Amino acid sequence: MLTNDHIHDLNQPLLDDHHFRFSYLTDLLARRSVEVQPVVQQLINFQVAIPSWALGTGGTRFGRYPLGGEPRSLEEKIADVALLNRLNRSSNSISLHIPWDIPRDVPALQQQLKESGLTIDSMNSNTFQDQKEQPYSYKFGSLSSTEASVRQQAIQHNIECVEYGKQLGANIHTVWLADGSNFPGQQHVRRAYQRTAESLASIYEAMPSDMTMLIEYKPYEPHFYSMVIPDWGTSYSLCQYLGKNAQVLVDLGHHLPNTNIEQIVGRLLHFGRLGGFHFNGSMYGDDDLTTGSSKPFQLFLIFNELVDGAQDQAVTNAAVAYMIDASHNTKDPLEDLLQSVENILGAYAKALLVDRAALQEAQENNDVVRAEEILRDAFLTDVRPLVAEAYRQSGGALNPVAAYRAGQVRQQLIQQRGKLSLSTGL
Ligand SMILES: [Mn+2]
Repeated sequence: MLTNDHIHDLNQPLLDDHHFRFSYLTDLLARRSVEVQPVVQQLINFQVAIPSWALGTGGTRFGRYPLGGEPRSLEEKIADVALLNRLNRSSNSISLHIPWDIPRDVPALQQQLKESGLTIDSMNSNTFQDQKEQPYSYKFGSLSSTEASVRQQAIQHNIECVEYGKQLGANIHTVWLADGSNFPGQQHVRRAYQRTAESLASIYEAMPSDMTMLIEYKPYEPHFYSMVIPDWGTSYSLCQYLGKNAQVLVDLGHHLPNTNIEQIVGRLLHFGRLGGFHFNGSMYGDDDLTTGSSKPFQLFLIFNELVDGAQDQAVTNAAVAYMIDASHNTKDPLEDLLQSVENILGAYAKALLVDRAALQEAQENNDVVRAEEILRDAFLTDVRPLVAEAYRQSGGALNPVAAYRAGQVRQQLIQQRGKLSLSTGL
C-alpha cells in the first residue's frame, strides 16, 4: 500500500510547481539573510510521535461515526503509522496505551518496528476506566484514592507499563491522572495531593535510570469540580518532589480558554522541566481537533518559545518529546494526522525564521511595535514550500494528503479490514 516508488511517482507532476515556489521563497529569504537549507534540515530532523489511540475514528459520549478500515490490532496500528511516515517522513515513532496495546509477541513486534523504521516513544498508563478483570474500581480515584488497595493496583498497573516500555525500548512513561472530584467537599485537597505524590514516587522508583516520567495536567474533565493535577504548577511541583527524571507534559487542549500557553512553555524551559507535548487543536477545552486548525498564531508563538529556548545556551532543558494526542470524530483519522504534522512543521518553520537578534534588540529597547512586527513578519511568511521541500528531500510525498487520496488508501484499508472494523482508543 503506497510504496516509496508509488509516492515518488505521485510527486512527479507536482515538482515543477514546487521548484518554482521553493526557489521564489529561497530568493526572498536570502534578501533577509536567511539561508534556506539549514531550516529545511531542521524540519527534516523534527519528528512527531503518533498515538496508537488516534488511528481509529474517535467519538464523544454522544456517539461515534466509524469510517471503516480501522486498525484491529497493534500490528495494524504500527502499519498505519508506517504508512504516515512513508508519506511525510516526520512521524517515526508511536505512543502506546496500556491496556489497549498490550504487546502479545514482543520479538515479532520489535521486528515489525525495525522493518518499518519506527520506534515506540512512550507508554501511557490508563487508570481512567475500569478493566473487566481488575479487582478494585477507579470510580473515586486511582493514584490518589483514599483506599490503599486501589492505589496499589494503580501503581502496579503503571509499573507494568514501565516494564512493557523496557521491553519495547520506550524511554518515556506518561501519566495522565484522571483523578479528581465533582462536588465541593468530596475530596480533601491536600491529602489527595499527598497520596498522589507518594504513589507517583513508587512508580518513579521502578523506572530505569534512562526513562523519563512525563506528568500531564488538565484543569477539568472527567471531573468538574477539581482535578488532582489541574495545572502546570502542580505537575511541576510533583516533578520536583520525584527527581530529575520527572518532567512536565503540556497538552495544548488541557488549558482553560485564553490561557497563555506559550508563557507556560517559556517558564518550563527556564526551569528545565519541559518534557513533552501533546499537540492538538482546541477552541474551548479538550477538543482534540487537528493541531493548528483554529489557532495557528498560538501554535507559532509556542514554537517561537521552543526555538528561542533551543538556541539559548543558558537553557539546559533536555530534549522535548513531541507527540500528537487527538481524537478524530469528523475527518479520516489518517488525513487528520497528516494535516496535524504539516501544521506543526509549518509553525516550527515560521519560528525558525524569526530574526532573534533583532527581536532581542527591540525587546531590550522596549520597542513594542518593532518586536511585534518581527514576529508577524515570520508568522505571515508562507512556509509551505519549505515543508514540502523537507518532505521531498527525506523521500516523502510533496503533498501527503493528496498522495494519500490518490493512493486510495482508505478504500484499500476498508477492503482489507472491513467496513465495521473498530479500533481501541478515544
Ligand atoms: Mn494528552
